[in-house]
Amino acid sequence: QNDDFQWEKYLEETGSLSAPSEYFRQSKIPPANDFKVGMKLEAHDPRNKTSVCIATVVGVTGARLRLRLDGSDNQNDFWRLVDSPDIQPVGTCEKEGDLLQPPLGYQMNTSSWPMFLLRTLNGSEMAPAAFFKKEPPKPPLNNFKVGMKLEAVDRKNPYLICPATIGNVKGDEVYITFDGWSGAFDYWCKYDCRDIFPVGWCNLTGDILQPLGSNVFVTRNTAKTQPPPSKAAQRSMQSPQNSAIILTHQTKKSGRPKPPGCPSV
Ligand code: MLY
Repeated sequence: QNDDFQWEKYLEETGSLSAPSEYFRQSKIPPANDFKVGMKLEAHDPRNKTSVCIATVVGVTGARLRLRLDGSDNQNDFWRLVDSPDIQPVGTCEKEGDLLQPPLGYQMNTSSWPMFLLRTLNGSEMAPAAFFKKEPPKPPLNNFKVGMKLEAVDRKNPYLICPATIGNVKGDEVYITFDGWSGAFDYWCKYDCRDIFPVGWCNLTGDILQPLGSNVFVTRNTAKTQPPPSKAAQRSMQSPQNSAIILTHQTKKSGRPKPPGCPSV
């Protein structure tokens, strides 16, 4: 389904390795996503972590759900994996003796909340408990190495999963960089963060993997210690197989690559 980006070809062209799937806190076999648009569940409010709210599934993408908190607006949707600990069946909160909270940004008077809650749940379809999957265990160690390829959520555009590279490793953390994009979207995260996936994840789950950014200067791993090639050498480079040092890839959308460092928003 991803016609314009193929990992196999790209890994070969760049002479890079994909991070092994056991390095990630993700199920080796991605969880089934049985949720349907309109179903209700309980979710931790991403803007107010201690409160549990009612959310509606407003979209289903791969192993993820697009969620909207009932009583909130449509500008603060968020995405969660079906095996995220942030979501649970309706009734869980009450069973644990807690109260469902209005979301941050509840648009009506707080005094209307109990009635709002009754009305929003009345006659709604609640996601069955069996649809919620158990979160996979943490891998014991951070094994990621600089240069390894992966798929990662763009945190500024969290509906997007993109081809990415480990740019740095420090203790329990990894630095995620997006292939073909200048640094504006890069971020540090824990090695066991749920926003990073092994190569092939989108293909397995049916989520959409974004194409590379147009700022792609594919550097072969062997090139790191060598000076950049002369203009003449660049012109004579025919294929990624001959000892190409810097290959300029072009995406279909833009005719020529943007110079590095140009804004990519
Ligand atoms: N600002 C752009 C989206 C950029 C996405 C970059 N990711 C893929 C690293 C836009 O809103 O179109």
